[in-house]
Amino acid sequence: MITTMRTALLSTALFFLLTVCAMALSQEKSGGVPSGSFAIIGPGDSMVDVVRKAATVVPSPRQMQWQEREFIAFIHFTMNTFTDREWGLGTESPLLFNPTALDARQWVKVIRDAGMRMVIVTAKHHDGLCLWPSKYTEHSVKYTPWRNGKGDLVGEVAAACKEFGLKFGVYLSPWDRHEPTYGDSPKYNEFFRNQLRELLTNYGEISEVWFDGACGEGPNGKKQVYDWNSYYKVIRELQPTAVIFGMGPDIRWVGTESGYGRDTEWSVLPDIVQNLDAIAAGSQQDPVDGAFVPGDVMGEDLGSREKIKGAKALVWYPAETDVSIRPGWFYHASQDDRVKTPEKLVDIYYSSVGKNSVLLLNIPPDTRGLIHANDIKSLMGMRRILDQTFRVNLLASARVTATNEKAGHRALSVVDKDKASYWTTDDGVESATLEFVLPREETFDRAMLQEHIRAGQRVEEFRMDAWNGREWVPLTKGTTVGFKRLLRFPAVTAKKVRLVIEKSRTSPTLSAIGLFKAPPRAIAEPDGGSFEDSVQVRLVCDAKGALIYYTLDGTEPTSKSARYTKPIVLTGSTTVRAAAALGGDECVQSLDTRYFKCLKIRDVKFDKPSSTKYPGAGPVTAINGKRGSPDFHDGEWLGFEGDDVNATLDLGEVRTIRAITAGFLQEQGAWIFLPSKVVFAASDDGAHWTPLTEQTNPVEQTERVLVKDFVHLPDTLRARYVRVSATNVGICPSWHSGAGTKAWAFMDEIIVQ
Ligand code: FUL
Repeated sequence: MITTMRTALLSTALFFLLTVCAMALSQEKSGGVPSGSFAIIGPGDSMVDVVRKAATVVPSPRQMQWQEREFIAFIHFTMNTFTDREWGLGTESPLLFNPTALDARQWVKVIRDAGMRMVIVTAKHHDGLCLWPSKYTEHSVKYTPWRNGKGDLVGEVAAACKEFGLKFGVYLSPWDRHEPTYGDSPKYNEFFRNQLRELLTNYGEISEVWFDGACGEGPNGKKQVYDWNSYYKVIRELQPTAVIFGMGPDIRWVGTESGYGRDTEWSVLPDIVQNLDAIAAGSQQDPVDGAFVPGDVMGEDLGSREKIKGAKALVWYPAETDVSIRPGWFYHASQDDRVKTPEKLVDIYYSSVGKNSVLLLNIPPDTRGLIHANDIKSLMGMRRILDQTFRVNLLASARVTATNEKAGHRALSVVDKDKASYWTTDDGVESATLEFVLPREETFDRAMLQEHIRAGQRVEEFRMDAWNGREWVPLTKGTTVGFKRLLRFPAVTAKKVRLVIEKSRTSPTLSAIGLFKAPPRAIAEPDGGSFEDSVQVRLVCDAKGALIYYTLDGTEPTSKSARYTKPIVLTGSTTVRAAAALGGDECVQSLDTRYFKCLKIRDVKFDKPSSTKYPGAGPVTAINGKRGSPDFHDGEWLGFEGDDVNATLDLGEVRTIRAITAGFLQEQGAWIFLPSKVVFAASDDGAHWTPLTEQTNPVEQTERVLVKDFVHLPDTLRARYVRVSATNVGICPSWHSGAGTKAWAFMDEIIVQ
């Protein structure tokens, strides 16, 4: 009993001490409001207290600077570039590293022109090759033929960043498959700290240090135990303004490498700091570092009221979204035609920067040591779309009123040019409406909102409406805003709009708002597909007054291409590409639609249906005339897991057939294999079948992603029914990482001509 009493008293005292300590450490001299990058929740705190504390956790100055960069670049370049791998083994000879025309200035200039504000380079990836002449290893550029061993790639990128006015950061892989001390934990930790010291001392300002958590065994068979806190200490000491990403206390991984963040993205997370004793000890300059325990960052919900309810501590821990412009992180010539399109990059931008995250886009230089022309083309295409979209804020000269505004924080602050000014409400007012009257009617389809996160992240639910002259009609809505929220909606023409903040953690704040119009887009009707004799294609545009240009030979349309004036009649299979431009602007987004001339197929039946994971739009996907792209998620593929594909087509009557084509996908990295055999057969009545051809296709081990057509060209064939039977490889072969598990067969289309 006495012990229990004493423990209770002690823990109360300890808790009090912790709270006082933490409060003291977290005070910022900002108008006397208690705020800091973390808060401790006490056992006696009510939900109202928890929410109030969550609302006043704010970014540290270094986190704020990082957030304002918005869009930054990753460079993956090392031994893997030359061995065509994603993860090196560490046993590669340094002699293989020999870029013939490396130019870090070209990288940084492209990155700057694409609108990114920092470059993070893989100073050392998992294979251990150091891109700087580290004095702690013989596995570095010093021992490669590149620049006769006199080169320093980290130095060249750092210098180029300085020249072009970009920030610079380093990726240093803790997992090192080359270093002999790896696995001897204290020794390797010292080695790693030494490497960090070299990087953080010799290359000027470092703004981000990027750590992933990959960990393995060393040559001694022991698992390496990383001493993270000692790494943080070196970074804080040598580069106090650098943020530490991933396995670090400042920035978290968004949880996916797809480029798509969460719709609801909180920067204040519960329980990232768990080691409260470390805070109490107060020995760290930066209280969070010594107590940092990264939790699950992949969950759907990381920071809702539900999540913060039982928390012991709350920390500002914002998301960074890393994604590669190509399927791989490193350059592979086989992926030259799989560079993400400008439209895809823009979509990713809206889904990362536009969802309260920083976008870290990887651009891997090729074996020459240059960014490939295809990547540059996509990046510049993306930039043009973004520039045309965001150049005019239609709210810039709007009249603004609010249902409530706090003295000194007027509604007008959300459209003024002053970044520091912001609107907020009186204490206790957690919902409010801002109304905007534009000087004239305008057409818009994009919105941008920014909270004043220096005061915390607060907005939980909002919506936007437009006035159509009679009533308010919904434009868009969302949950969190954070540093930046971008929203897309169908174009609307209006003079009056309103933002309704429905729910907020204490008083909402807003530092900026914008309405924009994305560049005009051409739309084709019908939107591709198959036709029998001829098809009339109409091109329309989503912006009044725009001109439409098109090509029929597959080339990219520009304002010099044929101008669309009347419907186009196609009598053969054709790719129509079209683009629109307004008022002398360049065409920035092109439409690419394919039309196939083929016999009309009345029906298709599969012996076994496709997997529910990849159902397309049902069996009809195989005969809708729309080809799948190399992206197996695009909705035009039917996926069969382990099963063969047997499709029977009915042409409705006996017809003359000149060609039968069946398209399949290969992407072995996603467990998708081409069929090992495809058999074609025909029938007049659907009961008696005549075999046509049997095409075998041995499995080949390859990283190449490809859409392959199996084609049968009969001399003379008249039939009503056609059957395509494709044999799935069944299970992944022994050399594949999925060996023994079911393989996928993916079919997009059967075309009968
Ligand atoms: C991961 C690594 O394993 C990948 O190779 C890549 O560097 C990615 C950005 O981080 O952890």
